[in-house]
Amino acid sequence: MIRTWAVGALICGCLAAGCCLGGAPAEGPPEAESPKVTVRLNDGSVLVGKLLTRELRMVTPFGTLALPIAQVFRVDIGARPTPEDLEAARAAIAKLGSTDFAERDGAFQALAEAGAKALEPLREAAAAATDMEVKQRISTLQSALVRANAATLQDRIIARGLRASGALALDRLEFETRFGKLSVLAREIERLEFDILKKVCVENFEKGAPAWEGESNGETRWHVSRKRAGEGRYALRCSLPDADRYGDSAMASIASPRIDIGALERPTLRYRYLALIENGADQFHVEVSINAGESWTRVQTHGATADWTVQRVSLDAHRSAQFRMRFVFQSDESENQEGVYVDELSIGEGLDEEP
Ligand SMILES: [Ca+2]
Ligand SMILES: [Ca+2]
Repeated sequence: MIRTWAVGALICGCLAAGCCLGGAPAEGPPEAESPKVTVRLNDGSVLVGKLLTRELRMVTPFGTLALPIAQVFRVDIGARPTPEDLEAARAAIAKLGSTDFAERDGAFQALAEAGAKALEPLREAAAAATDMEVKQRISTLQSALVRANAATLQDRIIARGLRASGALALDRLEFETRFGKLSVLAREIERLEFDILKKVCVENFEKGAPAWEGESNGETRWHVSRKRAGEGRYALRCSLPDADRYGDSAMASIASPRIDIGALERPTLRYRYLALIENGADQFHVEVSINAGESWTRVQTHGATADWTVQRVSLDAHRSAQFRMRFVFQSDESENQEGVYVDELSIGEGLDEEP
């Protein structure tokens, strides 16, 4: 692991962009505290690694936010100009005071077309300009460009309990990846997705459900099926195997292995489900146990759904090292449909806040 990273380069970058807020960035965190981040670049490529900084600073109209990356789910990076864009904009700005109307007007149009890329040079020029007419032209351009580019200009952050738009105080990010340390210009990045959730169980049922334990009073039972999936190719399904429906008067459950959630502060169960069942008559429940399955408590009952639906259930009251959960399906004596599907299940910390 590389601990020495280019603090100096980051500070310089911020100053050059006119957005440094004072105060040196925090030093790199110990590896254990740094969440995995998926970096999606504008050219479509993706890299996975760890961000070598502890917090992100964002300038907003309401002040400057300093967000620890351990609290950040996602960052969308807005438009940023290249050095060539900046040079072209500065050259055009220099002609805004020209006595030649055509040259002045051409420069004005060029800046208007440059859009967001011209904003920073215009800000610099506005501060330096002394000629009132030039000041006025710059101000007109600034207002028009901000209005036209408001959505793409801003960086956006989604963090625990916070969504904010503004300008990230950086123009370069440093990552530790399996291929070594990488330094990426902010303008090349479309989005950062941080994996900040502590998950103790993730199940997509793509490789069966070997550790899960099924029980049934007949032929209708829970099994891994390819008929439909919420994610990937497989999902857990309750029905008659190899049939388009479940049976009458069925009672079938499938229970997870033991999952230790005793140490989680705010454990949450999250899953996607599709309940193609007779609404109001046939039932789909979720039950939990804190004694490894000796006794069960019902925490959720679902009716029929038309589409895959995400459900989150707080497990605060069921925190235990002996925790288990199970899905239960029950049909009445007539009328049956395709069955219940479950996919993308996870249990962990903070899943209730996931965007
Ligand atoms: Ca799946
Ligand atoms: Ca029924």
